[in-house]
Amino acid sequence: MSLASVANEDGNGTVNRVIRMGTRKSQLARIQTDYVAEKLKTLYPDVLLEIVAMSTIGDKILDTALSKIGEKSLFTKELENALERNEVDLVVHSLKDLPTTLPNGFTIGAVLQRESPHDAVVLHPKNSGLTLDTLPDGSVIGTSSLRRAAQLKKKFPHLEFKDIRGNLNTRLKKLDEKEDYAAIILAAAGLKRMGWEARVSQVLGPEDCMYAVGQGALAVEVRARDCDILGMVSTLHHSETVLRCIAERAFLRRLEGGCSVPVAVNTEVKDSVLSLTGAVYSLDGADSLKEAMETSVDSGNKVEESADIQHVGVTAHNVPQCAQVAAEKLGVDLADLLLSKGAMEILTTARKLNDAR
Ligand code: DPM
Repeated sequence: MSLASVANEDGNGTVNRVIRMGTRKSQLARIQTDYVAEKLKTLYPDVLLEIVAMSTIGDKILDTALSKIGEKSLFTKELENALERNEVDLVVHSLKDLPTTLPNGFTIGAVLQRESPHDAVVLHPKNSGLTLDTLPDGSVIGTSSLRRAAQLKKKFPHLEFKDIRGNLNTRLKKLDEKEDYAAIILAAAGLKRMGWEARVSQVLGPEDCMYAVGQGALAVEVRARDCDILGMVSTLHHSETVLRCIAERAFLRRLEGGCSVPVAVNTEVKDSVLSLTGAVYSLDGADSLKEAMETSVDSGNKVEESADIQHVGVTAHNVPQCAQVAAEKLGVDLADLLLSKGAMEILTTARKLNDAR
């Protein structure tokens, strides 16, 4: 697309529009924003990019478990305020940190190709060579994710689970420099982006631990009405990731889950069939419901009106609308199936117990 519409000409025919990118100050957020900046620079060499780093509530409250703060837009509010005030034009997030319902006026204008969505085990150096299975009885595993703890408690009853907070650097430090944790669980994607792949001793497949909705994918949030920026970032969309994440987010939204409920998913696209496995857990993992469904996302090369429609907060004109509709329906249908089997009771109890912790 041409950026002439958004660019100011400086008289010499040089495009000098400045695009401001908002980001949190953590090293991971900076790396993710730089990654998107590189992509944009390649696609639009004439655009000037400026990165604006901000602290968010989530960064300031470092001593409380995420799941206990109870603020859904923990890491996003300040950045959205800046977007609204036109102080920045776009914000790069981990998709899994974005609520399934965005505040009015905002949309996810790009979902980039997913990294590994799986969780990974990082061992204290003294435990090198061991796995969750072979760690000694009573070994303490650090995670503040109710989703990870619930699944792993059930699967590995000989282990104990304790909260751990802070950004990735802090957590690695807490692991290595003390004896409090035998291992910690983190998203493989974050570890890879930080350049810490070598610390991954075990990647957890769906039989051990299904991942969080949107995990491993980067999202670009923009003002919903800013057509120029929306058009520009939409070229970053990765169709398969968009469809998987729409299904996952629709599932979570229907269950009325935020970032602090034990809900997990697994998705796949194969031969134009999108499959979604979804589960809900009690805090100790003893109670759970898990089901799977699939749908065709074959658009049959139909050319469609690029309707101005959001699907669970995502605007993707360049991904077939019928496929997006099917993906969203898949998530809703799977959630309804789990709800008919008692998912709300499990989640309500989990929420109450977590609040009382
Ligand atoms: C959300 C959760 C966590 C983050 C809950 C969950 C992990 C919290 C914790 C919604 N956001 O996963 O069940 O371990 O205490 C977060 C990480 C990334 C994005 C770090 C991580 C990087 C991976 C990505 C925190 N948000 O999960 O290890 O981009 O998907």
